[in-house]
Amino acid sequence: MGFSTDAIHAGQQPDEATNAVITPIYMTSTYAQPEYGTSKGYKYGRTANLTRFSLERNIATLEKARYGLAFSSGVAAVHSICTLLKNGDHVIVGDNVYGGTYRLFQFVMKDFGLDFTWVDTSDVANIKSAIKENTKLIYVETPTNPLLTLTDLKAVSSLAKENDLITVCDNTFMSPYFQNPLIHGIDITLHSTTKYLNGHSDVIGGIVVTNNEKIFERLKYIQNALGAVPSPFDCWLTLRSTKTLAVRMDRHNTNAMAIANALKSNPAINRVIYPGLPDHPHHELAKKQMNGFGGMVSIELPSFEDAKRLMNHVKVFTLAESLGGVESLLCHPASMTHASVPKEVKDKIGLTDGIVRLSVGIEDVEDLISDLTYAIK
Ligand code: P1T
Repeated sequence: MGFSTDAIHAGQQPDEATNAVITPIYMTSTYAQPEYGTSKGYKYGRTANLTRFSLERNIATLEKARYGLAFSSGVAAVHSICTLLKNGDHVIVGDNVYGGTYRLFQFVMKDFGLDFTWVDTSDVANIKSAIKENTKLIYVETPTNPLLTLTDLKAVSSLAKENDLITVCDNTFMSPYFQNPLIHGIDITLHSTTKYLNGHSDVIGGIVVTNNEKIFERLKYIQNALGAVPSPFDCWLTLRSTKTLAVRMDRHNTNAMAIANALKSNPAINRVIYPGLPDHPHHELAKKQMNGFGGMVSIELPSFEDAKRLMNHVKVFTLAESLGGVESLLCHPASMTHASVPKEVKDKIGLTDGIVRLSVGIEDVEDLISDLTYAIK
Protein backbone atom coordinates (compact mmCIF):
# COMPACT_ATOMS: atom_id res chain seq x y z
CA MET A 1 0.00 0.00 0.00
CA GLY A 2 1.00 3.64 -0.38
CA PHE A 3 2.23 5.64 2.60
CA SER A 4 -1.02 7.55 3.24
CA THR A 5 -3.16 4.42 2.99
CA ASP A 6 -0.93 2.68 5.51
CA ALA A 7 -0.86 5.77 7.73
CA ILE A 8 -4.65 5.75 7.93
CA HIS A 9 -5.28 2.00 8.15
CA ALA A 10 -2.24 -0.02 9.23
CA GLY A 11 -2.58 -1.66 12.63
CA GLN A 12 -6.26 -0.83 12.88
CA GLN A 13 -9.47 -2.71 12.25
CA PRO A 14 -13.04 -2.17 13.44
CA ASP A 15 -13.27 -2.96 17.13
CA GLU A 16 -14.52 -6.49 17.83
CA ALA A 17 -17.10 -5.48 20.44
CA THR A 18 -18.91 -2.71 18.48
CA ASN A 19 -17.32 -2.36 15.03
CA ALA A 20 -16.17 1.14 16.03
CA VAL A 21 -14.08 2.38 13.09
CA ILE A 22 -11.58 4.11 15.34
CA THR A 23 -9.47 1.94 17.64
CA PRO A 24 -10.80 2.49 21.18
CA ILE A 25 -8.71 3.71 24.10
CA TYR A 26 -8.38 0.59 26.22
CA MET A 27 -8.00 2.49 29.47
CA THR A 28 -7.51 -0.48 31.76
CA SER A 29 -4.67 -1.60 33.99
CA THR A 30 -5.76 -5.25 34.08
CA TYR A 31 -7.94 -7.89 32.36
CA ALA A 32 -10.37 -10.44 33.78
CA GLN A 33 -9.25 -14.07 33.66
CA PRO A 34 -12.56 -15.96 33.28
CA GLU A 35 -11.10 -19.07 34.84
CA TYR A 36 -7.73 -19.62 36.45
CA GLY A 37 -5.13 -19.94 33.68
CA THR A 38 -7.33 -18.50 30.88
CA SER A 39 -7.12 -15.13 29.13
CA LYS A 40 -7.50 -13.52 25.70
CA GLY A 41 -3.74 -12.93 25.69
CA TYR A 42 -4.15 -9.76 27.77
CA LYS A 43 -3.31 -10.02 31.46
CA TYR A 44 -1.81 -6.75 32.63
CA GLY A 45 -1.71 -3.25 31.12
CA ARG A 46 2.05 -2.69 31.22
CA THR A 47 2.59 -5.92 29.30
CA ALA A 48 -0.25 -5.72 26.79
CA ASN A 49 -2.61 -3.01 25.59
CA LEU A 50 -4.50 -3.07 22.31
CA THR A 51 -4.38 0.68 21.70
CA ARG A 52 -0.60 0.51 22.13
CA PHE A 53 -0.31 -2.55 19.89
CA SER A 54 -2.25 -0.70 17.16
CA LEU A 55 0.14 2.25 17.36
CA GLU A 56 3.16 -0.07 17.29
CA ARG A 57 1.83 -1.89 14.20
CA ASN A 58 0.96 1.39 12.53
CA ILE A 59 4.37 3.07 12.90
CA ALA A 60 6.26 -0.16 12.19
CA THR A 61 4.40 -0.35 8.86
CA LEU A 62 5.28 3.26 8.01
CA GLU A 63 8.95 2.53 8.76
CA LYS A 64 8.89 -0.66 6.61
CA ALA A 65 9.60 -2.63 9.79
CA ARG A 66 8.28 -5.96 11.02
CA TYR A 67 8.26 -4.93 14.68
CA GLY A 68 7.52 -1.81 16.72
CA LEU A 69 7.63 -1.03 20.44
CA ALA A 70 6.23 2.15 21.97
CA PHE A 71 7.75 3.89 24.99
CA SER A 72 6.72 6.69 27.34
CA SER A 73 9.18 9.16 25.76
CA GLY A 74 11.85 9.38 23.09
CA VAL A 75 14.50 9.29 25.80
CA ALA A 76 12.93 6.11 27.24
CA ALA A 77 13.22 4.58 23.75
CA VAL A 78 16.94 5.52 23.63
CA HIS A 79 17.40 4.10 27.13
CA SER A 80 15.80 0.80 26.13
CA ILE A 81 18.40 0.48 23.35
CA CYS A 82 21.22 0.99 25.88
CA THR A 83 20.00 -2.12 27.69
CA LEU A 84 21.00 -4.24 24.67
CA LEU A 85 24.56 -3.57 25.89
CA LYS A 86 26.59 -4.78 28.84
CA ASN A 87 29.12 -3.27 31.20
CA GLY A 88 32.37 -2.83 29.23
CA ASP A 89 30.74 -2.41 25.79
CA HIS A 90 31.75 0.48 23.55
CA VAL A 91 29.43 2.70 21.50
CA ILE A 92 30.30 5.09 18.65
CA VAL A 93 27.91 8.08 18.67
CA GLY A 94 27.45 11.11 16.44
CA ASP A 95 28.98 14.17 18.09
CA ASN A 96 25.84 16.21 17.48
CA VAL A 97 22.77 14.45 18.87
CA TYR A 98 19.81 15.73 20.90
CA GLY A 99 21.12 17.14 24.21
CA GLY A 100 19.01 14.68 26.22
CA THR A 101 20.63 11.76 24.39
CA TYR A 102 24.05 13.21 25.17
CA ARG A 103 23.03 13.56 28.84
CA LEU A 104 21.70 9.99 29.03
CA PHE A 105 24.84 8.47 27.50
CA GLN A 106 27.50 10.65 29.07
CA PHE A 107 26.06 11.37 32.50
CA VAL A 108 23.99 8.24 33.21
CA MET A 109 24.91 5.20 31.09
CA LYS A 110 28.66 5.80 31.47
CA ASP A 111 28.21 5.10 35.18
CA PHE A 112 26.86 1.67 34.22
CA GLY A 113 30.13 0.81 32.44
CA LEU A 114 29.28 1.79 28.85
CA ASP A 115 32.04 3.54 26.95
CA PHE A 116 31.20 6.21 24.34
CA THR A 117 33.29 7.73 21.54
CA TRP A 118 31.82 10.86 19.94
CA VAL A 119 32.66 11.39 16.27
CA ASP A 120 31.43 13.37 13.29
CA THR A 121 29.53 10.51 11.61
CA SER A 122 29.01 12.51 8.40
CA ASP A 123 32.47 11.15 7.47
CA VAL A 124 32.22 7.36 7.78
CA ALA A 125 36.02 7.16 8.01
CA ASN A 126 35.69 8.72 11.49
CA ILE A 127 33.43 5.84 12.56
CA LYS A 128 35.78 3.29 11.07
CA SER A 129 38.80 4.60 12.94
CA ALA A 130 36.85 4.70 16.22
CA ILE A 131 36.02 0.96 16.14
CA LYS A 132 37.62 -0.95 19.01
CA GLU A 133 37.61 -4.58 20.07
CA ASN A 134 34.71 -3.98 22.47
CA THR A 135 32.63 -1.82 20.07
CA LYS A 136 29.07 -3.12 19.88
CA LEU A 137 26.88 -0.34 18.51
CA ILE A 138 26.88 2.72 16.23
CA TYR A 139 24.33 5.42 17.06
CA VAL A 140 23.52 8.23 14.60
CA GLU A 141 21.03 11.02 14.12
CA THR A 142 20.54 12.17 10.54
CA PRO A 143 19.85 15.01 10.03
CA THR A 144 21.23 16.01 13.42
CA ASN A 145 19.61 18.20 16.02
CA PRO A 146 20.14 21.15 15.56
CA LEU A 147 22.98 21.45 13.01
CA LEU A 148 21.21 19.34 10.36
CA THR A 149 24.31 17.36 9.42
CA LEU A 150 23.66 14.19 7.41
CA THR A 151 25.19 10.72 7.69
CA ASP A 152 25.26 8.21 4.84
CA LEU A 153 23.13 5.40 6.28
CA LYS A 154 24.09 2.82 3.62
CA ALA A 155 27.78 3.41 4.23
CA VAL A 156 27.31 3.14 8.01
CA SER A 157 25.30 -0.06 7.76
CA SER A 158 27.80 -1.78 5.47
CA LEU A 159 30.69 -0.81 7.74
CA ALA A 160 28.72 -2.14 10.71
CA LYS A 161 27.93 -5.42 8.99
CA GLU A 162 31.62 -5.99 8.19
CA ASN A 163 32.36 -5.53 11.90
CA ASP A 164 29.29 -7.26 13.36
CA LEU A 165 27.96 -4.09 15.02
CA ILE A 166 24.38 -3.02 15.74
CA THR A 167 23.31 0.22 14.02
CA VAL A 168 20.75 2.66 15.41
CA CYS A 169 19.31 5.73 13.69
CA ASP A 170 17.25 8.40 15.44
CA ASN A 171 14.87 9.37 12.62
CA THR A 172 12.88 11.94 14.59
CA PHE A 173 13.72 14.92 12.34
CA MET A 174 12.59 13.24 9.11
CA SER A 175 9.64 11.08 10.26
CA PRO A 176 8.98 7.85 8.33
CA TYR A 177 7.46 9.95 5.53
CA PHE A 178 10.82 11.37 4.43
CA GLN A 179 13.28 8.67 5.50
CA ASN A 180 13.25 4.96 6.31
CA PRO A 181 16.66 4.01 7.78
CA LEU A 182 15.88 0.27 7.80
CA ILE A 183 15.74 0.16 4.00
CA HIS A 184 19.35 1.42 4.03
CA GLY A 185 20.36 -1.54 6.20
CA ILE A 186 20.12 0.09 9.65
CA ASP A 187 19.10 -2.39 12.40
CA ILE A 188 17.04 -0.15 14.68
CA THR A 189 15.18 3.10 13.98
CA LEU A 190 13.81 5.20 16.80
CA HIS A 191 11.64 8.27 17.09
CA SER A 192 10.60 10.74 19.66
CA THR A 193 6.90 10.42 18.71
CA THR A 194 6.46 13.65 20.68
CA LYS A 195 7.55 15.37 17.45
CA TYR A 196 6.24 14.86 13.87
CA LEU A 197 4.54 11.51 14.46
CA ASN A 198 2.17 12.98 17.03
CA GLY A 199 2.51 16.43 15.50
CA HIS A 200 0.21 18.38 17.81
CA SER A 201 2.49 19.12 20.80
CA ASP A 202 0.21 17.34 23.25
CA VAL A 203 1.95 13.98 23.86
CA ILE A 204 5.39 12.80 25.06
CA GLY A 205 6.28 9.44 23.52
CA GLY A 206 8.85 7.29 21.77
CA ILE A 207 9.03 4.28 19.47
CA VAL A 208 11.63 1.73 18.40
CA VAL A 209 11.23 -0.32 15.19
CA THR A 210 13.32 -3.14 13.77
CA ASN A 211 13.27 -6.11 11.40
CA ASN A 212 15.54 -8.13 13.67
CA GLU A 213 13.52 -10.67 15.63
CA LYS A 214 16.18 -11.22 18.29
CA ILE A 215 16.49 -7.48 18.98
CA PHE A 216 12.70 -7.15 19.03
CA GLU A 217 12.25 -10.01 21.52
CA ARG A 218 14.87 -8.55 23.84
CA LEU A 219 13.43 -5.01 23.62
CA LYS A 220 9.91 -6.31 24.18
CA TYR A 221 11.16 -8.01 27.32
CA ILE A 222 12.88 -4.75 28.33
CA GLN A 223 9.75 -2.69 27.60
CA ASN A 224 7.87 -4.77 30.15
CA ALA A 225 10.77 -5.19 32.57
CA LEU A 226 11.67 -1.46 32.71
CA GLY A 227 8.05 -0.40 32.41
CA ALA A 228 8.45 2.89 30.51
CA VAL A 229 5.25 2.31 28.51
CA PRO A 230 3.02 5.10 27.13
CA SER A 231 -0.55 5.53 28.37
CA PRO A 232 -3.36 4.17 26.17
CA PHE A 233 -4.65 7.72 25.75
CA ASP A 234 -1.26 8.96 24.49
CA CYS A 235 -1.12 5.99 22.09
CA TRP A 236 -4.58 6.86 20.81
CA LEU A 237 -3.67 10.52 20.27
CA THR A 238 -0.55 9.50 18.35
CA LEU A 239 -2.48 6.96 16.28
CA ARG A 240 -5.01 9.68 15.47
CA SER A 241 -2.11 11.89 14.37
CA THR A 242 -0.22 9.51 12.08
CA LYS A 243 -3.31 9.49 9.80
CA THR A 244 -2.38 13.01 8.68
CA LEU A 245 1.40 12.58 8.73
CA ALA A 246 1.83 12.71 4.93
CA VAL A 247 -0.13 15.93 4.42
CA ARG A 248 1.48 17.58 7.42
CA MET A 249 5.02 16.63 6.33
CA ASP A 250 4.44 17.92 2.79
CA ARG A 251 3.39 21.26 4.22
CA HIS A 252 6.25 21.39 6.78
CA ASN A 253 8.61 20.73 3.88
CA THR A 254 7.31 23.39 1.49
CA ASN A 255 7.05 25.98 4.28
CA ALA A 256 10.60 25.25 5.48
CA MET A 257 11.98 25.43 1.93
CA ALA A 258 10.26 28.80 1.38
CA ILE A 259 11.62 30.16 4.68
CA ALA A 260 15.16 28.93 3.99
CA ASN A 261 15.05 30.60 0.58
CA ALA A 262 13.60 33.81 1.99
CA LEU A 263 16.22 34.06 4.75
CA LYS A 264 19.35 32.98 2.88
CA SER A 265 19.92 36.40 1.37
CA ASN A 266 19.02 38.34 4.54
CA PRO A 267 22.15 40.36 5.39
CA ALA A 268 21.46 40.10 9.15
CA ILE A 269 21.92 36.31 9.05
CA ASN A 270 25.35 34.66 8.82
CA ARG A 271 24.16 31.26 7.74
CA VAL A 272 20.93 29.38 6.91
CA ILE A 273 21.27 25.64 7.46
CA TYR A 274 18.70 23.52 5.59
CA PRO A 275 19.42 20.25 3.72
CA GLY A 276 17.17 21.44 0.88
CA LEU A 277 19.47 24.34 -0.01
CA PRO A 278 21.99 23.47 -2.75
CA ASP A 279 24.81 24.99 -0.67
CA HIS A 280 24.18 22.59 2.25
CA PRO A 281 27.30 20.37 2.38
CA HIS A 282 25.18 17.20 2.28
CA HIS A 283 22.51 18.33 -0.19
CA GLU A 284 23.33 15.55 -2.69
CA LEU A 285 23.13 12.87 0.01
CA ALA A 286 19.85 14.42 1.22
CA LYS A 287 18.36 14.04 -2.27
CA LYS A 288 19.50 10.43 -2.41
CA GLN A 289 18.67 9.24 1.09
CA MET A 290 15.54 11.21 1.93
CA ASN A 291 12.25 11.85 0.13
CA GLY A 292 12.07 15.45 1.32
CA PHE A 293 14.12 17.89 3.38
CA GLY A 294 11.86 18.26 6.42
CA GLY A 295 10.58 21.14 8.46
CA MET A 296 13.65 22.05 10.54
CA VAL A 297 15.79 25.06 9.65
CA SER A 298 18.66 26.45 11.74
CA ILE A 299 19.91 29.99 11.30
CA GLU A 300 23.04 31.57 12.67
CA LEU A 301 23.00 35.21 13.72
CA PRO A 302 26.18 37.15 14.49
CA SER A 303 25.75 37.03 18.30
CA PHE A 304 23.64 35.77 21.20
CA GLU A 305 22.21 39.30 21.56
CA ASP A 306 20.95 39.17 17.97
CA ALA A 307 19.50 35.69 18.56
CA LYS A 308 17.76 36.88 21.74
CA ARG A 309 16.30 39.89 19.96
CA LEU A 310 14.87 37.64 17.25
CA MET A 311 13.40 35.20 19.78
CA ASN A 312 11.82 38.02 21.78
CA HIS A 313 10.17 39.71 18.80
CA VAL A 314 8.38 36.90 16.97
CA LYS A 315 4.59 36.85 17.15
CA VAL A 316 3.51 33.81 15.12
CA PHE A 317 6.47 31.60 16.06
CA THR A 318 6.49 30.59 19.74
CA LEU A 319 9.70 30.49 21.76
CA ALA A 320 9.67 26.94 23.14
CA GLU A 321 11.61 23.69 23.23
CA SER A 322 10.40 20.75 21.09
CA LEU A 323 9.57 20.55 17.41
CA GLY A 324 7.44 18.83 14.82
CA GLY A 325 4.06 20.26 15.83
CA VAL A 326 1.65 22.01 13.48
CA GLU A 327 2.55 25.33 15.12
CA SER A 328 5.89 27.01 14.43
CA LEU A 329 8.37 27.07 17.29
CA LEU A 330 11.83 28.49 17.68
CA CYS A 331 14.47 27.92 20.31
CA HIS A 332 18.07 28.60 21.30
CA PRO A 333 19.68 25.14 21.22
CA ALA A 334 22.94 26.13 22.95
CA SER A 335 21.11 27.13 26.15
CA MET A 336 17.87 25.15 25.84
CA THR A 337 17.73 21.72 24.13
CA HIS A 338 21.50 21.22 24.32
CA ALA A 339 22.14 22.84 27.72
CA SER A 340 23.58 19.52 28.99
CA VAL A 341 26.30 19.52 26.33
CA PRO A 342 29.57 21.04 27.70
CA LYS A 343 30.77 24.28 26.13
CA GLU A 344 33.95 22.72 24.67
CA VAL A 345 31.84 20.11 22.82
CA LYS A 346 29.50 22.82 21.51
CA ASP A 347 32.53 24.82 20.33
CA LYS A 348 33.97 21.75 18.61
CA ILE A 349 30.79 20.96 16.66
CA GLY A 350 30.01 24.61 15.86
CA LEU A 351 26.90 24.96 18.03
CA THR A 352 27.35 28.67 18.60
CA ASP A 353 25.34 31.10 20.73
CA GLY A 354 24.06 32.79 17.59
CA ILE A 355 22.18 29.72 16.36
CA VAL A 356 18.39 29.76 16.50
CA ARG A 357 16.49 26.60 15.54
CA LEU A 358 13.19 26.92 13.69
CA SER A 359 10.58 24.18 13.76
CA VAL A 360 8.53 25.37 10.82
CA GLY A 361 4.84 24.65 11.27
CA ILE A 362 2.02 24.39 8.77
CA GLU A 363 0.61 27.92 9.08
CA ASP A 364 0.39 30.24 6.05
CA VAL A 365 3.98 30.63 4.98
CA GLU A 366 3.64 34.36 4.16
CA ASP A 367 2.79 34.96 7.84
CA LEU A 368 5.81 32.97 8.97
CA ILE A 369 8.19 34.78 6.63
CA SER A 370 6.95 38.26 7.61
CA ASP A 371 7.09 37.27 11.30
CA LEU A 372 10.75 36.27 10.99
CA THR A 373 11.83 39.14 8.74
CA TYR A 374 10.19 41.67 11.09
CA ALA A 375 11.77 40.09 14.19
CA ILE A 376 15.20 39.93 12.53
CA LYS A 377 14.94 43.60 11.57
O1 P1T B 1 11.48 14.48 24.44
P1 P1T B 1 11.45 13.02 24.15
O2 P1T B 1 10.16 12.53 23.59
O3 P1T B 1 11.95 12.18 25.30
O4 P1T B 1 12.47 12.78 22.92
C1 P1T B 1 13.86 12.90 23.02
C2 P1T B 1 14.45 13.20 21.68
C3 P1T B 1 15.07 12.20 20.97
N1 P1T B 1 15.62 12.42 19.75
C4 P1T B 1 15.57 13.64 19.18
C5 P1T B 1 16.20 13.84 17.83
C6 P1T B 1 14.94 14.69 19.83
O5 P1T B 1 14.91 15.89 19.21
C7 P1T B 1 14.37 14.48 21.12
C8 P1T B 1 13.72 15.58 21.88
N2 P1T B 1 14.04 16.88 21.42
C9 P1T B 1 13.60 18.05 21.93
C10 P1T B 1 12.79 18.13 23.00
C11 P1T B 1 14.06 19.26 21.23
O6 P1T B 1 13.48 20.36 21.40
O7 P1T B 1 15.02 19.14 20.46
